[in-house]
Amino acid sequence: MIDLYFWPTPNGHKITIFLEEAGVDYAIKPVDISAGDQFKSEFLSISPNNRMPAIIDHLPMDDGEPISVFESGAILIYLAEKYGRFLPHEMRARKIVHEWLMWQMGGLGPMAGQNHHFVQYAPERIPYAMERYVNETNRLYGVLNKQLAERDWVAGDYSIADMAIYPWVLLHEAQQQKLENFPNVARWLTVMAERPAVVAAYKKAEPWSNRPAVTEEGKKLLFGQRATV
Ligand SMILES: N[C@@H](CCC(=O)N[C@@H](CS)C(=O)NCC(=O)O)C(=O)O
Repeated sequence: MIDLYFWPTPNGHKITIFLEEAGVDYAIKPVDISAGDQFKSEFLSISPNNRMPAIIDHLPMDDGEPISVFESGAILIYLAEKYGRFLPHEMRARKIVHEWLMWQMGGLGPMAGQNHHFVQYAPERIPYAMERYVNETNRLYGVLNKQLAERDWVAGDYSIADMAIYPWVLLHEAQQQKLENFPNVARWLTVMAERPAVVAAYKKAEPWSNRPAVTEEGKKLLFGQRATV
């Protein structure tokens, strides 16, 4: 049994997609990030960066104590290795999946995240910042479009790279990206959206998804963080 510490954001959806694809038995432990659940000591003990998602695997492969994992990329690799799915064993093929997973973790995720921040949430409109992140998101969509020109999936066979990228690209409108400029991305997105496991993953998130927009109090919690001494 896997406990998934989850909130319905792109980084959270990556993990439910994997768990649904692999048919894993899991329990969602909601972490309401706009109410401050990510700062509770129980959660920080498994996710010291106060970010979800995180998991606890109660039946790890070594039959030892339960294992916790934080960072969505690390979680995807952990699960792929445990269940032997969506990450090839062959060294060259595996390297490609790692490359595109890291591309999402270090590029698309953070850049689109800043795009969301400055376009949707910032209390003042800062044209330079908005343009900077909308442009960078655009560049990354161009890279992805090229990668998908001659292949159905991002990194060889369907893999954890597709799972990591999909929830971010799904939000293309909010990121001010026009999919007609990225036809290969558009085709891939449609195929992804139709996968039964992807549909099931978003359905699982529904109890927490249809909530009012982040309140001013929530924004203070999310956007005013500094190191505490
Ligand atoms: N690199 C991290 C990023 C996770 C992340 O940013 N999670 C956000 C929601 S998408 C969060 O938990 N935010 C809580 C906060 O900002 O305090 C990962 O991929 O797991």
